[in-house]
Parts: sequence; structure tokens; C-alpha cells
Amino acid sequence: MKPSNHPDPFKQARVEQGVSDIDDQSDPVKMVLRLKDVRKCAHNWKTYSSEATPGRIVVPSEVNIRDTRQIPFEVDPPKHGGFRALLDPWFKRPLQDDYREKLREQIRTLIHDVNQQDSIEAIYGFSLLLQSRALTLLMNTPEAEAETFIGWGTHVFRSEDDPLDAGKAQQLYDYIEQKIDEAEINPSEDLFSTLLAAEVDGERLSREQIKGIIILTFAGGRDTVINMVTNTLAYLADHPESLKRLRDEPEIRTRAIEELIRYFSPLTHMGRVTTEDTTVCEHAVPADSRISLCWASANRDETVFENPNEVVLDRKINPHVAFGFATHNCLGATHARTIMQVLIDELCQRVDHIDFLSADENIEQWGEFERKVGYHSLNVAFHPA
Ligand code: HEM
Ligand code: EMZ
Repeated sequence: MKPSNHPDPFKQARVEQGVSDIDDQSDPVKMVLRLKDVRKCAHNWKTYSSEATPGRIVVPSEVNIRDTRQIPFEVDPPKHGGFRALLDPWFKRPLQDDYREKLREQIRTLIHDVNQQDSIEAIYGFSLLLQSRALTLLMNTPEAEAETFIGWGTHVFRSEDDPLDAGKAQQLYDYIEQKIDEAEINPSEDLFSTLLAAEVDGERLSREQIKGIIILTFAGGRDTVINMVTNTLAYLADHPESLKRLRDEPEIRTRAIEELIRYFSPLTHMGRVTTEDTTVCEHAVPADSRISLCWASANRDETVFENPNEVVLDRKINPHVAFGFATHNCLGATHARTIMQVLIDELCQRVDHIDFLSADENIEQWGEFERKVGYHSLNVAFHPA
């Protein structure tokens, strides 16, 4: 097996039962594994609610490390729609030319720096830098802020030895409080000031709501983007013929990006809490219990995807759910896709090939399942074009 491969641990359970029970801090979760069922539950927000105790829909549950409700992620319709109407235009800014050009400049500089080095550790020497700098564009804050974000490491709530690190979360909360204070005194064009001035359904946002939006902007787009970028470098290092093909056939890049995101599925699953007794895939689920929509398993569903465990760069029919489905579909998807477009374009122009040197895989453990989501470290060497 190639070192950049991501095997599918869910196959047997998906085919045989369609669901699987896991424990999580004594609040069990029924994982939903087939694409059709994942979509059905994601669509049915009345029965499978996101508006539970803050943190309870996340697996592992974050109820013990935060009280702030993340918005719009932990809000159900109809209220959810008002927040999305406010946020959608802001999160679509990556489609604008000047945004794209600034992102291109960041990525070009980064590749130029890496091209000068014999080898790099890709997470701390590439992906974390790229994610943190690009986030300053999404927030419309000065690029220098990226230094602070880089200091937080690869996840805002997790550290090397602690999957739920309350101390670390506090750092982020303190930063956000301070930035809101500053924006109140000195309004600018950044996300903090924009939210302070905004209205939803005719009312100003409370400070708690602003915090809920900003925390989500930091948390949701952090390890997901870092894994997407790192896994892409590992894949291209391991598949020089694919880098060549992307260079020679630019018309397949849009499809290739969707395919890589399907294959990597950077967010394994996300939970819901049932509002009534129900059944999932013919298994009974009582009211007030947790299920998870397993995007990663759904994206390998053999009844939907031909050769699901292969990266088919020009895959034509690709109804993947890596960015979720229905109400809560990813608000950051435009930013994430734009990063991939610019990254692939710049790599094609500036890098001849990448050597895969060594890697330490990041394996998540979910009950009986072990899933490779990315790397703890990845050493590669860029060879300039
Ligand atoms: C929602 C995946 C990047 C912000 C989601 C959901 C998924 C997902 C699966 C659905 C969650 C649910 O249904 O409960 C990803 C992946 C990413 C990525 C795979 C990168 C490859 C980002 C970025 C941001 C972001 C860059 C912003 C900085 C959000 C927000 C939501 C969300 C705000 C909630 C939307 C809502 O509730 O209406 N994401 N995400 N994500 N994501 Fe992302
Ligand atoms: C939450 C989640 C959002 C959660 C769309 O996903 O991302 C996770 O990484 C965070 O831990 O709090 O923001």
C-alpha cells in the first residue's frame, strides 16, 4: 500500500449494518454510515437537531470545555436561515478577484520559500502557515495576525496530549474578547466590526452570538484545511504522474479537487441529537440521544461511488458529502475550494515533483474503527520546476 493511501475502516459495518455504536464520555453515539441515510438524517433537522446543549453534537463532545453556542452550526431552522443570510455573502468573498490574488501571493511566497529548502515538515512548515495566513483574508484582518494563529498549533481545542484542552480553548476565547473590545472602540472592515454592526431578523447580535460565530470560524476551518493541504502534498509526492497530469490537463482540476476532498474527507463525522423516538436504517434510536453523520464513510459508499477507495482524478459523478449536506452545509467551502485551486495551480507552475521522505500518520479511534485523517508529521522535499 502506498504511504499516502487512506483506507476505509467503515466498509464492513456500512455494508452489514449501516450503523455502528460508539461510546463518547458516557454519552453514546450511533454512527450513520451509508450515504443515503446520512443525507436523509442531515435533511431532517426536526428529528435530528443541531440545537442541543452547546458542544454535544461534536464528537468528541465539547460540553465540558465550552458554553458558547457556535453559530450557525448549533442553531436549527428557522433561526438558522437568518444567520446564514448574514454570513453567506461574507463567506463567498473568496470568489472575488482581489481575494484570489492576495491568496495567490501568499501561496506563491510560501512555495518559493519551501523550494529553497532541502526538505520540510509539511504541517508546521507549510499547511499551518498557509491556513493561518489565508484565514486573515477570510476575516479581513492584517496578515500579521497569522503569527498569533500559528502559535495556537493545528487545532484550537486539541493539543498533542489532550483531545479536549480547556486551557487552549481559553486562549482563543480571550483573543476573541480582546478583538471585539478593540472593534467596539476602533471599527474597521474586519469580521469582528462587521458583526458588531450587523442585524439578523431586524436585531443586533449579542456579544455571545458574535463570539459563537467567530469561534466557529476558527475551529471549523482549522484542522480540516490543514489536513486537506497536507494530504494533498502527500498524495502528489506519492503520485508524480498525477502532478504531471494536473499540469498537462488543467481542465480536470475542478473535478480532481472534489475527488481529493471526497477521498480525504477531512471532517470524519458530525453529530445530531434526536428530538423524538425514531429509527435510523431500521435501528431504534430513542429521543434525546446522539447520532453522527459519518461523511467519511458515506464518501466511500460502494453503492454510489465506483472504485470508492481509489483517487480517480477526473471522476465525473461525485455526489460527495465531505462539506456536509442540506441545512448546515459548510460555510467555509468556497474558501477551502479556492485554496485548493490556487495551491494546485501554483504547484503545477512552480514545482516539478515532490519527494515523500517520511510520515507519522494521525489515526483517529472511533469505537472499533481506526481512521487515518492525516499526519502528525510529514517530511517532503520540493523540487522546483
Ligand atoms: C460546516 C467540513 C472548511 C466553517 C461543515 C460541515 C462539514 C464541514 C462536513 C457540516 C457540519 C454539519 O452538518 O453539522 C469542512 C471541510 C473543510 C471545511 C472538509 C475543509 C476542507 C471550513 C472552513 C470554514 C468552515 C475553511 C471557515 C473558516 C464551517 C461552518 C459550518 C461548517 C461555519 C457550519 C455551517 C452551518 O451550520 O450552517 N464543514 N469544512 N469550514 N463549516 Fe466547514
Ligand atoms: C466545531 C466543528 C465545526 C467544533 C463544522 O465543524 O469543528 C470542530 O473542529 C470543533 O472542535 O467546535 O467548530
